[in-house]
Amino acid sequence: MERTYLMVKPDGVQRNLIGEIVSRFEKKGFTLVGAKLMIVSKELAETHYGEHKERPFFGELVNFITSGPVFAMVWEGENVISTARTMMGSTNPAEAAPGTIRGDYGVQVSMNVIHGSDSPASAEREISLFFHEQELNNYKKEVSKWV
Ligand code: DAT
Ligand code: MG
Repeated sequence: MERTYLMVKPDGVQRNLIGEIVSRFEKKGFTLVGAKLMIVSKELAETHYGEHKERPFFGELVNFITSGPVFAMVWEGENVISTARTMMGSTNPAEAAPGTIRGDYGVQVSMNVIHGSDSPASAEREISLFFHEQELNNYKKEVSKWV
């Protein structure tokens, strides 16, 4: 079963969107495997966003993601990596479709509410950056046969 790393960014935490966002993935039928509220260190932020190191917005991105607590999560389910990206909407909330998380709650690209892994390789990398194996729960929900 596939797993992905999702994170409510500091703007989403400040704007009281943790519950709303968790609720969307729960209602969709995915399974929460691990979650915690945490402050991202500068070092972790730079590693997590390493692929963007040369981009002009890298400094701003690292400052933003370390500016307050994030809600870090691991979710499990069939095709959860790409389906979660679809549910998040386009990177720029101005272009994200209504009904998506960024389309419904975001305005600026620099504060787009949620992060989600973009591939199986990034999911594996990001899960291990943010979580210890003991923090991830292996369990089956009875309802899974209806999802
Ligand atoms: P995504 O978060 O959809 O995977 P990404 O990996 O291309 O998008 O970029 C990571 C984050 O960097 C993104 O969520 C917000 C920020 N970002 C991207 N493009 C930006 C830009 N042009 N100006 C400011 N911030 C930007
Ligand atoms: Mg990305």
